Amino acid sequence: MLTVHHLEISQSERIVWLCEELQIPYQLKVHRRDPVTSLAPQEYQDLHPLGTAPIITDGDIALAESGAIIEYVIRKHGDGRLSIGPDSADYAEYLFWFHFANGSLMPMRMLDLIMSMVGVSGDLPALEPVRARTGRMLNMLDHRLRDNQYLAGDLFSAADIMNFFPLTTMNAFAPIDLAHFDNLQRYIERVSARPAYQRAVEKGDRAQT
Ligand SMILES: N[C@@H](CCC(=O)N[C@@H](CS)C(=O)NCC(=O)O)C(=O)O
Repeated sequence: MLTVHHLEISQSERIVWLCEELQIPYQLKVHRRDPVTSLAPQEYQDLHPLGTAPIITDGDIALAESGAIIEYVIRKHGDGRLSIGPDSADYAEYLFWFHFANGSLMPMRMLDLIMSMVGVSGDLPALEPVRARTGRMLNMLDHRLRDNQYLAGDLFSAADIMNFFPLTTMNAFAPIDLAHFDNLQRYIERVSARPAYQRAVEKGDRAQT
């Protein structure tokens, strides 16, 4: 049985959401963060040597890393749905945005988080290149969503699932200012309203509070 180990308010929401979109059978185990450190509790870390959320188990397999898990679930349990293959004109865009999420956007968001944790002001002159890169990424996203419903094009895909956490839930740890990015804001509203997303939030986080 595919089991999704969800750490509360974390990137593992992606996998709960994916399973809800695919409407596949899965078991959900919700783990609370350590009350002192806010990190994954020991029982979560014991599931996989990496110890970070998300983690899935499937028979003898334990797998970590959002991107790897999403590919695994889509191919092994989802008949390839929500991925876009090389026969589609949107293939390159799909690959780019899928990998952009953890390859470029998440590192920038983690930097925001670490700076706020150690009390470093984002206005420091030395951080100008970081601010410029952040601005470029948000502009790219906003521009892409001006003429496209979803990141890969007309179809909702795993590329959207990958990017949603750093644009939304991560605000709980490091707020992001999207005031000047109207297309991005409309996209977030549109995608948040998806029934599968609402179910995932309900089962993963809301039901625990
Ligand atoms: N690149 C990894 C990052 C995983 C990650 O850092 N997850 C965070 C939650 S958002 C985590 O496990 N934090 C708790 C901890 O480090 O103990 C992925 O996408 O799976």
